[in-house]
Amino acid sequence: MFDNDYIENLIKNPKEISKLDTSVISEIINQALIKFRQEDMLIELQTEGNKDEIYVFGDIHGNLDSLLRLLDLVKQNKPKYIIFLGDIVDRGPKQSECLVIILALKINNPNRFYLLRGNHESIDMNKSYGFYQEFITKFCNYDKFTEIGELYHSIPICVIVDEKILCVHGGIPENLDILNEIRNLKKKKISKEKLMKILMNVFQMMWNDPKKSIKGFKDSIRGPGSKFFGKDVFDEFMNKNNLDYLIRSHEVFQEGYKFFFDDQLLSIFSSANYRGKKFSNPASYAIIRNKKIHAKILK
Ligand SMILES: [Mn+2]
Repeated sequence: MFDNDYIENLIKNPKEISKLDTSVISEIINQALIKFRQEDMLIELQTEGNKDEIYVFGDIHGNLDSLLRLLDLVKQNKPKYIIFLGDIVDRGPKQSECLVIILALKINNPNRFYLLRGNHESIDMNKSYGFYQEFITKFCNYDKFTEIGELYHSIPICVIVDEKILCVHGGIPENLDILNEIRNLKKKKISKEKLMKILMNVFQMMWNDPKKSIKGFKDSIRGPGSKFFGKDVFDEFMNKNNLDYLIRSHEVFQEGYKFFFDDQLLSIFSSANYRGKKFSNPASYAIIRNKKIHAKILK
């Protein structure tokens, strides 16, 4: 049903998305759910030689204009993989359209398009920041929103590229061994208590922010459970996990992107003019090539 022509048509006519029947929306959500359930919480991708590229996109927040321009780049430059770091919905004007397009891409091309979970892939967040209202206004169907909640819980949390580059929405959690604990998590048998501890750290991977001026972990202004992390714990995490770089999103910068911690951490954000014209950030994204990371601005 959702073949290349169908998706091309959605991308060319995103206005059609809000006219889709709730049964079609439901089908998209359920088919995407099947794809996410087949994936691990931690995904490992490999590139070959120096030709393969991976495009990494940060927060979209309902900015359809930025999303379509990024997908145009994908069409032109044909990267091997495309990774979205989450926060597709909330805040912007076209949240349902952005989510439907990204889910359709996932359904049609599950081994090329990857979506990771951001802190806004959460029903509680959607009720406070706009997506819940937008969705039920457009599709008049509360039941489908519980399906979206189920979908969120199945979305993977991070990707590791070539064993060296970690992609995640927020950052590192207090448990520096979390990657080993969530690897093949779906196949492991673990106790409820252990699972709760893992999920607390997974929450931090979606919420935490790097901060240059601190040591260790400090409570974040974002609210209970979320942390800032300093260079010392970041270095320890990277050494422990034998990683070279971390690409994350979650924070907007006026210059588009920002490097931290001896350029080992790159923070991108792919929704342009996020806070309106006064702040006017450009959309940024990252390219992974030959085990190195490159920051880009969408011109
Ligand atoms: Mn975020």
